Amino acid sequence: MSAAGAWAISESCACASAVGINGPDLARQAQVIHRNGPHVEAALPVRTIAAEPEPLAVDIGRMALVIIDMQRDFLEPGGFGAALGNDISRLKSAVGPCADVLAAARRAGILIIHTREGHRADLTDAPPIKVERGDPAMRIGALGPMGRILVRGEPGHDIIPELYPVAGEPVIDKPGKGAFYQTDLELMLKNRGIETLLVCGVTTEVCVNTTVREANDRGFRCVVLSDCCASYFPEFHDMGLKMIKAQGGIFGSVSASGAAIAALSAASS
Ligand code: C5J
Repeated sequence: MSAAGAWAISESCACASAVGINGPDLARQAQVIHRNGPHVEAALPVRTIAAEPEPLAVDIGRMALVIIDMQRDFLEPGGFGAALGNDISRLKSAVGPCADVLAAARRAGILIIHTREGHRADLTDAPPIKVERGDPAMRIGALGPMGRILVRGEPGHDIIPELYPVAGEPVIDKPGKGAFYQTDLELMLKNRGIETLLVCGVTTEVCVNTTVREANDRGFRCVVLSDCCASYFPEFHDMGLKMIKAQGGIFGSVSASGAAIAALSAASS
């Protein structure tokens, strides 16, 4: 039996002693005792999340919500997304489901991390090949209606009001598409004992996909919530999700907000 299988049974038994504990499971049990005290039976928040290619048994206490780049620069008129000629209205569909998952994650008390793509004001952390793309008047660093495009501290760089972080929710400022590249995200996740990431955000095929690939290579299991992600190109959104879950979940799983909220709600009740 796999570790995940053993812990799925523990959900229905609600008792660690009923689980056939093998070596790795024993190690996990010891970690749970260390984190939550001696009451092992009460410290098994394992829930099954409906997902593709298959349902997943997830230890909610080791799960984090990661919301990628829900910034004004990508979702509002006058930002980076619009400057590239994209139809920004296509990203709006992800906002409501993301807000619902965010609320459920806050109720459950899991780690919530927000990311923002952007650069220092002097653009020293922006590769020239990235800055030099597109119309010079609308490039990274150019002055737009929401301040300098994709520059930290500018209004457009900030997270949209609907999903604004609250105190205690780390915000990762990333210079690249992947949230692990040149950031302390991996350190934070490891320090908190996180093993599963619920992933939301934009755009599906760029920063979400890149981050999920990076996470997979670092040993984190990713569950991407399809309705909480969006792309300027619907076909890229669909294909981006298919790439993740193909071949037995080659670098992650795909689920949806309803399934994640059900698991989080069960864990918080
Ligand atoms: C892009 C992102 N698309 N957050 N960034 O440039 O996906």
